[in-house]
Amino acid sequence: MMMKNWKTLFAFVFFTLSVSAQQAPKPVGVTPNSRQIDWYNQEIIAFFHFGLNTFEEFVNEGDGKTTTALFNPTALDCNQWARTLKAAGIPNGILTAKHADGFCLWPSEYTDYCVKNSSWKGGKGDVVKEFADAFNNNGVRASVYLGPHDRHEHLSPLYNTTDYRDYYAHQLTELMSNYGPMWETWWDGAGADELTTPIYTKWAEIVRRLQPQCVIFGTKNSYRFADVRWNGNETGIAGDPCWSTIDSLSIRDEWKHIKELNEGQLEGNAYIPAESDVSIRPSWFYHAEEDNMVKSTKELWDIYCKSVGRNSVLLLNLPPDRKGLIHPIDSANVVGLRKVINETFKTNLLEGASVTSRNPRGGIYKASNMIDKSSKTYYASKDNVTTDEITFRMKSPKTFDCLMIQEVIELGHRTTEWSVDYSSDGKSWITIPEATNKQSIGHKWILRFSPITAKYVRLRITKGKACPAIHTFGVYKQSSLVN
Ligand code: IPT
Repeated sequence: MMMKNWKTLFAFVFFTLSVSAQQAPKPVGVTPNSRQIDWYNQEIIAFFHFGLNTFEEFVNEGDGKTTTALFNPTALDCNQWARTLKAAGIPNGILTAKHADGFCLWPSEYTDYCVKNSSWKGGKGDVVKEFADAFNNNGVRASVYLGPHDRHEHLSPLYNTTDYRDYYAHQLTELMSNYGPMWETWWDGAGADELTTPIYTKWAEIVRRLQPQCVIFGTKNSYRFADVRWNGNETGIAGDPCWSTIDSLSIRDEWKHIKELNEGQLEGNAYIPAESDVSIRPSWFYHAEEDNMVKSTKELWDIYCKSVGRNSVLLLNLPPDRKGLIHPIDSANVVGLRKVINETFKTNLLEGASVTSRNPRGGIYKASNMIDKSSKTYYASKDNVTTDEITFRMKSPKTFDCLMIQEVIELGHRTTEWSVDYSSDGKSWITIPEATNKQSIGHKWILRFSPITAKYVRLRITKGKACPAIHTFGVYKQSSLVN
């Protein structure tokens, strides 16, 4: 009897110890909310700058005086936009429902400066509705940009910010109520200096109440509500490093803090990751004279690696033309980008390698989880260490020119310095120059380099804020389309 109790006790203690050894690492610092995790997983979002500017020569920021009659797409087909995104593997698109000129693409009750008074469809059309319906029918997410700065409203001698706050609130309510789910809204900082935090407080309340899943892109006085920040440029290139965290209150004056916006701040008090916006053409709006200046698939791949591959999300503008269609060159180049991404990351050359690590946590947090294809499993080191060394031995030497690593973002920025080495015998190691003392990882980090042939690869984590938690690690050969 006694013996049995001892056995039970022993089994219990053993069980408790082994389970606690397997507990998930505790999060460190500020961590993402569910909107942000979902936003990261989209990787690329499309931007559609479309409006009166499309119908003007060389105009990208109209003055608000242009006649509404000018808006007249001859063959608008938002299904074509949605099909282009599907073919390019882009799950979400943001339409400029109202850009800085103030012209509204939907028949707003609160203004005449909108499609109601355009030549298009005799004033009976609604671009936002066509867009949202087409996107929902095609299984693509619809999102809206409602420009905070409005030059048309400013033309009124009676303009004041309180009235404007309410005008914008009414319009935001229309967009957030009448067109189905909205996944992101964009508070462009351009021209928006007069808009104070109390004004944004009213607007944020509308978004959060009507569309709780909607990500807010915030700037300047709206950082308090921002899920995502501007990356500090319009070239689509995030910083190196690029932390998801930032000191949100110190960055109100953007022009003094471009570096912080671009790189984030490791010790920042707010989790507001960087969104990298860029146009596939020199301009934000379509102009036929730029048809031969569309970024090539190769240029887009470079931008992808420096945005998505730098812990950011790429917001890629594909401006519809005067017909109301995405131009075939833009479409071909962005579909080409998807092909390059798929081809490059199809095969992780470390698959099937034997993996060992110096500081394993044990249990389900196996080192081989880094090279499985599951989105759920990850490798974690034991608590109380912040460094580790993970070695991959492949069955035979492989040639690669690219690597990709992902941290478990739900657990915060943990690793803050890492390098990657290779070896032919597992004894003498060479560090990849481009992969020496890298800093942030976050959702995804991609590095490219001259081809290397090796049998062993080693990930060396040399600094961190908590034990490493690595979701994916792989080496790849870039698609021949970009090499
Ligand atoms: C710039 C804004 O100042 C910034 O807040 C953000 O909205 C950004 O645009 C988006 O691209 S203004 C631009 C002319 C750099």
